[in-house]
Amino acid sequence: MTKQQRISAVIAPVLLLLLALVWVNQRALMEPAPPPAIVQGEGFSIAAGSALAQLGIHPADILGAGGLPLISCQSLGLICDDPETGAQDDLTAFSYGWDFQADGFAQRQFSVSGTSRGLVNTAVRAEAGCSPAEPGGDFFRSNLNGTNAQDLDGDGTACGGNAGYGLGLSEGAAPDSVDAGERDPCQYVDFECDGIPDAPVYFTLAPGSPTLALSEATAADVLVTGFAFVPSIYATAAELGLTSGDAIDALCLYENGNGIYDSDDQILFSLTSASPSLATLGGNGASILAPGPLQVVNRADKLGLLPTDEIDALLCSTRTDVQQLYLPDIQRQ
Ligand SMILES: [Ca+2]
Ligand SMILES: [Ca+2]
Ligand SMILES: [Ca+2]
Ligand SMILES: [Ca+2]
Repeated sequence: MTKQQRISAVIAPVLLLLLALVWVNQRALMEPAPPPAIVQGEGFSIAAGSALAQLGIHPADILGAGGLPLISCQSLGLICDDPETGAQDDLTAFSYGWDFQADGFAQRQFSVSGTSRGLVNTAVRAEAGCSPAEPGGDFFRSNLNGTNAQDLDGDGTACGGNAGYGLGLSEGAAPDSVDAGERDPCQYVDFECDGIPDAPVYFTLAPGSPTLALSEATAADVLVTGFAFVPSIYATAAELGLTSGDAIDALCLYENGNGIYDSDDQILFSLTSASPSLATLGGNGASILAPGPLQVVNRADKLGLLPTDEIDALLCSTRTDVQQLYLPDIQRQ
């Protein structure tokens, strides 16, 4: 081996190592920053007929960003699909029983139907003004002050002044519609984060869902499922002050821990706009209601919405003075 060959033998591995380090470093620089915790920490369901449903995602799955199933319909213990009739379960609301915490989020976080328009100068109105209108795959927040802002956008493409982080959903001609929402199940009910719930999940189903017939329930009953539960009724329509034909489409719930619906538990919900009880209450599909006796607790305009709008997913936090100081504006950089 010549002197030159010996020098090369020593230098070549060092050069290769340096090149590898530069490559790794550049890769790290090219990797996009991970989305903020609120994006990773949102659980939701899609409406039947959404673009993702055509791809086999079930309308009763609990999904995370990108439409990834976090808890599948089967893992919720539901029938999911009736092989004889073709009827599908459709999750329309769910809660882990831990709503109303002082967790730094806005008092109300919600999703609306694709035809909702919102009051002027709100984030919902901005989405409604996009072409085509696309408020249905988004999450908005309100502190019950007559307006709303966008937390998360279906596809993350800025529109009408909104620039919320994307959930990885489709918007536009063949959209995904969000019809239920909660936080990340791994933080509340799926402690091993293996897709199998270890604690109860409270939920409602759309009329015609096969699990409703099995549980002798309706779309106005709140059901419970999960660890040590088969799907069963947690709070009956009658206990909630609801009547035949009502359908819950958004739910916040705090369970005091005994697993029975009683006086220490707290429930807020929204009904579908066609629900008969709304007429007698003077409410609408964007009203937030409380049971016992049934009453409107947040009117549509408190949330920056119109009476003709439809709230179809709801998360509730309790706001304290401390939290008011650092409520984050969820914006893309
Ligand atoms: Ca659904
Ligand atoms: Ca949108
Ligand atoms: Ca209870
Ligand atoms: Ca509603």
